[in-house]
Amino acid sequence: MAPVVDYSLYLVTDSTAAILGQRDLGYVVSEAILGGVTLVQYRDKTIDSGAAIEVAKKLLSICNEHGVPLLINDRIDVALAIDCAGVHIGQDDMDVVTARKLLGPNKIIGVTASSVEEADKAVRGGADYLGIGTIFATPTKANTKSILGVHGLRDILAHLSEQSETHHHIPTVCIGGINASNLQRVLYQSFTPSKPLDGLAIVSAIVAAPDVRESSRQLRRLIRTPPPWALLPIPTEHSEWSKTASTQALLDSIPLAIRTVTEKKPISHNMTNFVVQNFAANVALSTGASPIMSTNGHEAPDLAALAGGLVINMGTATPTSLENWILAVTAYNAAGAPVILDPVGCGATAPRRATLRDLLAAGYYDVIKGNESEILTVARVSGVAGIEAIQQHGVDSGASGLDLDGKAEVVRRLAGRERNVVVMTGVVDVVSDGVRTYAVSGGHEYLGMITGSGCSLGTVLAAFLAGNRGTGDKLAAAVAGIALFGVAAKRAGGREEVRGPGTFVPAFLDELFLARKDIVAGDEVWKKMVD
Ligand code: 3NM
Ligand code: MG
Repeated sequence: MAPVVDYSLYLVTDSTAAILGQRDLGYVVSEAILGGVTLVQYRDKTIDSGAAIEVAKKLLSICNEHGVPLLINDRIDVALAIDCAGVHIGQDDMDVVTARKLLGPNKIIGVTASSVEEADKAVRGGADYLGIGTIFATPTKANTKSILGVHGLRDILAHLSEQSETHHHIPTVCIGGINASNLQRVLYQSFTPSKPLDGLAIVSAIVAAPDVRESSRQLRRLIRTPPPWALLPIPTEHSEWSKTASTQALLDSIPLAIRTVTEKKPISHNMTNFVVQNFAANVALSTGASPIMSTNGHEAPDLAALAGGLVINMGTATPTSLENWILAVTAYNAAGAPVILDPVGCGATAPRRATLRDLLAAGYYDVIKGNESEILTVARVSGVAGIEAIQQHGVDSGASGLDLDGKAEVVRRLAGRERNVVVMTGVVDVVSDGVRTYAVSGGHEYLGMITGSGCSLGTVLAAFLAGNRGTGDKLAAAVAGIALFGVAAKRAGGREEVRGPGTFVPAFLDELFLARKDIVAGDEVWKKMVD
């Protein structure tokens, strides 16, 4: 039997000038171990055997001193020569069965897997652990075969959890572009209750760090702490918390959620399209929030520190929009402040689909809000299985083919996959956190005849999630924002002086202001809207 190993923070070395620079590899490895690295792999794709054995011997003595196992990438001969803990082999290296014959049963053999097929094959061949990658594109390894994203990682983990005992128990790490800014999200979004990741394999975020020990320490701390935006134990179908949170409690929390926004006046930071800026800012004010319309991503760290919420609206994307959005989502994620993604028209053109893909890879979105076709596009890009089957099921129910049950199913599955809250807007809005799913009615047909109504719901959601961060229930905060929006539209549309979309706009702003006051004062009209 190979020894039991702590895979949690796995350093893979790199001796190139671009990553190691002029530093001594032995020094970097010892600093990394002092910072908390639990396992080391010596990886050098170009060195000659003699020199490799010299370096490996030196690393082995450093690792032995600290009781940390050393593996060698690819080079079975080097591992045998120095008698270290084992090897890591890729798909283009020696196969695992032959490697096992050479190394015997007591050495660790790790195998790279980029698909469920490769994972199955490695498990059957007797691998001791799997290195799943490439998660994110990385300059460290230019010739990577497939970029899996967190979704691809999750698919492989889910597959393993459904297979034999051996599959189920094999330790897994992931690799490729993992660093301090994304590791918590990778752990959070890839989390599969019956098959959590055992560790993260990292090259440049350790080896190329200015202070190797401090960076390792920081990575280790981040691995052990829930991400700042995970307010409560993550809702899963298995958690007690989600079973006990009742609809009644959620409904009862709506007036308080609305009042809290009024009292706190949270910032609603809009990176939104120019068509709706003015209207969205007015909606924010009428809702009780403070709007900031800024598309400059460099401002985001300062704004995120003000405990507001951000909405990224893909409406009028320019070539520089994406980099600003990525700066902003990174800053808000780091601060634990909520981010709403409004993927306007994301399925319309190839550039928009590419942008959506990049945004999903770049950060965590507490809420994704869109209309039916937008949410279907996000679900497809996110790799939610079975979307076509759900759509076919509901063919007779409108243009895009989803009846209410079908919508609820798509929204629930997407939220479960992204581990966030998803809102699908329509005549009835459907909202879910992957466990609890609600339909919220209300609204008015004039909402569909003015510009910016959908976009300004994103504005409201940013304010409601920011204002209600203290409660830890993002779904309840989202439902409260949607309910206020719907009540205000309904009341506005019913006003005597409102004769069409033009007169509806000012009435709607009035009613956001007035309905908010009435609900806080005890008006319970919203109660009939949530189901
Ligand atoms: N293997 P960094 S990606 C060594 O996908 C390696 O199998 C990969 O480097 C795989 O942490 C990779 O600097 C490089 O992104 C990871
Ligand atoms: Mg290899």
